[in-house]
Amino acid sequence: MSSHQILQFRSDPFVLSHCCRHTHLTSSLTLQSPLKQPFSGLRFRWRRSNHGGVRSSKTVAQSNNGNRKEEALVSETATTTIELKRVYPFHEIEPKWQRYWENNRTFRTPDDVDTSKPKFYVLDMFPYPSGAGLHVGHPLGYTATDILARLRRMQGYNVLHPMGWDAFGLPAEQYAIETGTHPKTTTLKNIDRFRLQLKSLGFSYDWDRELSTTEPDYYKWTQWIFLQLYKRGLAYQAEVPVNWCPALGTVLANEEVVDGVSERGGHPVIRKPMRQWMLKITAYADRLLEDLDELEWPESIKEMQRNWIGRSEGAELNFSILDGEGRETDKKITVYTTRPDTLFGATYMVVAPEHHLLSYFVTEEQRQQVEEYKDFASRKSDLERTELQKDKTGVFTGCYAKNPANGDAIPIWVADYVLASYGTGAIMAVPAHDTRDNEFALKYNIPIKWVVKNEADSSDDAKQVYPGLGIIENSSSSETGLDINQLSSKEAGLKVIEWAERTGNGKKKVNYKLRDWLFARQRYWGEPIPILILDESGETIAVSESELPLTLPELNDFTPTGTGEPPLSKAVSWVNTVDPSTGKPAKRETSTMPQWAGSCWYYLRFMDPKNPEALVDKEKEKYWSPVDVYVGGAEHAVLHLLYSRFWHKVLYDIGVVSTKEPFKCVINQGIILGEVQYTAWKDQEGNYVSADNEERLNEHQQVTIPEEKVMKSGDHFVLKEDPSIRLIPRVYKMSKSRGNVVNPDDVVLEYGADSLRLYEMFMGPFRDSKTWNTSGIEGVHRFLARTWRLVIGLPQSDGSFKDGTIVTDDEPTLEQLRTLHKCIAKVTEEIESTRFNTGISGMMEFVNAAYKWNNQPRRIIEPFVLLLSPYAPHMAEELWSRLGHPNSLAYESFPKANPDYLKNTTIVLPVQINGKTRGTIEVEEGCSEDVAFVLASQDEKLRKYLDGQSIKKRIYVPGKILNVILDRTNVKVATK
Ligand code: ANZ
Repeated sequence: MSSHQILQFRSDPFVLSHCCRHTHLTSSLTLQSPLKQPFSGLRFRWRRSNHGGVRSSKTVAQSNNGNRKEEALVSETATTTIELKRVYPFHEIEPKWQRYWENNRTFRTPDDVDTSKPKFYVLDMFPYPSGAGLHVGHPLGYTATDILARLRRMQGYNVLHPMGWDAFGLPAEQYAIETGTHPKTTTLKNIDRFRLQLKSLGFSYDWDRELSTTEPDYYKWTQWIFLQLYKRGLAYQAEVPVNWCPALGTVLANEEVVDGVSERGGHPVIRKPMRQWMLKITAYADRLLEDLDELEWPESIKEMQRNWIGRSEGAELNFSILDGEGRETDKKITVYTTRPDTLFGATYMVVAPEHHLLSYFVTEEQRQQVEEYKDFASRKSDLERTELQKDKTGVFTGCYAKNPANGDAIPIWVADYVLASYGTGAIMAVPAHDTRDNEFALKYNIPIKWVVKNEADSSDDAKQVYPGLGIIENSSSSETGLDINQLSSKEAGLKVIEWAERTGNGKKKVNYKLRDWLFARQRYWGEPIPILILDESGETIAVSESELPLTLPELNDFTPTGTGEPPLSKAVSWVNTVDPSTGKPAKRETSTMPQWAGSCWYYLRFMDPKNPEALVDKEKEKYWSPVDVYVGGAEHAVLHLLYSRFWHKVLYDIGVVSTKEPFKCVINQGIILGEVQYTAWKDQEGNYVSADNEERLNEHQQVTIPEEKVMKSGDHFVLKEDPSIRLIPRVYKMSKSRGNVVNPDDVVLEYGADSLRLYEMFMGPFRDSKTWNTSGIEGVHRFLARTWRLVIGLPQSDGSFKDGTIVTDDEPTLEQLRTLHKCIAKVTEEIESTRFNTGISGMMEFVNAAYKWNNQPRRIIEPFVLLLSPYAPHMAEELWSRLGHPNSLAYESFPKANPDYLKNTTIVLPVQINGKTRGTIEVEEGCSEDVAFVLASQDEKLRKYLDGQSIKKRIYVPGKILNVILDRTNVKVATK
């Protein structure tokens, strides 16, 4: 840090309420704060501010508490105003308690917990330890789970709250290719950084249970699960298309392909069939669908999973291929349709370019064109062929098939809007009733035949495509005897299926959009697949369980082989081996598992992380399963959650786990967006152009305006210096390229971890997206500082705080008890309903009320400190210890609200002025004299007696009367 950097403190308004907020201070780190906080050994971040100027201010901080009356005078030099951020010593408290928790292993969940107690397993989606470190999105979810964990611990639950690393993956491998650094080295370094960052936020993880998916002790069991899948026929090999980049000589993951070219280098990528390991998740499709109903998950995720599984009911129907003379051959094309009722309207067929029969029936005249089309289609992803497709394309194969319902010869086309991977890879096209077929038929002049009548539409010229259900027409054939006219779509569909099954023309069929899971990557940095391939026969053999873990061999060269062979094939002595049972030469599988593998089951290992004998001990699993609350980003709504549910169900079937589902309740935290950015426009002369002038804005230059130059005017934002210039506020995702990324380390350094935790919880409802706003942190930071002073008192003249507290052993008043118990009820309820933001509001109300009291009784303050502890654990521990408790508060009983104090009891209090009743006010029963007096002086009727008067004395009988005696000697006489 350069010594020319500029220093800026920000104050708490309680101490420096009228102080100018910004200043220039060209000073070095030896500067002292006006309140002489002890700063030794601290790193500071000083910021240049935009304002300077000569100011001086005097700030008076007063309370009704006689022993805390204090006047703080802050003088400023001609060029300086210093604002103090460190209004309480979080920089000392936070590392102190983090050390304490670590040394005492405070949050360790013992192996032998008392299982008669209830359990609470609260889990974060564990992070990928990227090189960039934590971003402020991470602590959002982590703080929420930490609050829940801390609450439940104090409520007497055994809590499991672990953390680990999902650490296999591409970035470390790419870095290895670029720099030669082994992915393991990079991964360990990143993990160390993440761990340090998480510890600096005071999360109550049981670090003794930390795990990484990249450790052989862990992936031994990932491999073990693979073997169980393999033994049950749920892992198999198949030819599937992969993203092959000839120029890079490697297979790419979907995320490495952007618009048909490689993300690195922009080289063309084609889809090429390769032999791959697949997992048969489709065998579990029905159970994955049905069991969703019992889960306490957001309805939106459940719906996404249902759509992903995509169950549809229909029929498979067989169409015979005709030869050149129009005669039926023995080859049939089977189609999948959800609308068998439209069979008579099928005027052509389409097969996917990859259809296995295509080369058999394509005519010689059409072969060249079809081959070119297949090549053209191989460059597109499934998404480009379906959702993103604007214009349908296809080629006639020259061949015809027989519509089984009426014997019509219909042309067979090849078109890429039909996917090889869905249904049978072939369709009967019904252009009158399917929009895609309609577009295609219109483009290629194929006949359209209407067979479903829209009951709601009586007009006859309904020659539009009608995809809905209705009454069937034009659908009978004397040749086949099938007649479905006048039936409803539903009845007709059933009749067609029944007819097809009877005549051998097809059968009922349930289909799923869900595909089997491509479970191999041509990568180094992943779990080796524990399979041998015999040289002689090509037969695959499972590595014996006793040989696990099959560790990754060391490799120095991570560059692609150029042939599509995975980098592991370079580890020749590892690859070439023998089958131990027969002694026959064999090769090891060189593909590795995809990154999803390790995250499929990590929640189980946390229950028993060191067990060398089993994936998880049965008794431990029975106690801790399922995860009670699982928090993470909505981006994992489908794949991760579906894959782990699948593995869990397999493990359930083989008796490893005792529950059908792994995660009882899933919560998605919202995204944190970057700070609002204000855009203004300038014309060529450099003058601002107001954003009202929308049409011409493009012609002007955009400029970003700093927040301090912006003000709100009505619903709009305008320039402070010229309010006629309207600005546009915009919010962006945090991204490096935009430069709006907030680093949690910086926030911790400036405001402390408790402030960051509190701010992230206070930003808004936990599940909503929210925008970052640094002044919001200052708000919660001030609240914490106020809380600190409420218990500890004001700083001494040298800026330091006394060791003890100002808490008294007085009996609390009814009002104090009521305020406390309302706060207990509110905070408990809000945390339990994951409304963390309103829980904080409850505590703020308490602190505001407590500031009006004359004393801070221990019986009130101690429970409040416990309430605060899940949110701001460092400060709470420090206060607790200063209140005289030698041990951590982590296992103290969480306060319980006493319903007697929760009743809302207001009374009508008569108010006398000089002994004469002049009106009444409504007050809380047991309200203090000060509050009653303030309410009286704000009362419409009473104000006229009190305004501008000197008060001699007040006589207050709580619950009975307030009598205000005016000072007669000092009566101000109105002069005309
Ligand atoms: C005839 C028909 C008539 C269809 C009609 C729809 C409406 P879901 O509901 O998503 O399962 N289809 C079948 N296999 C396909 C493939 N591999 N690629 C593209 N489309 C395919 O969709 C099933 C419907 O999608 C099927 O029903 C089929 O078109 C088409 F008025 O058959 B239908």
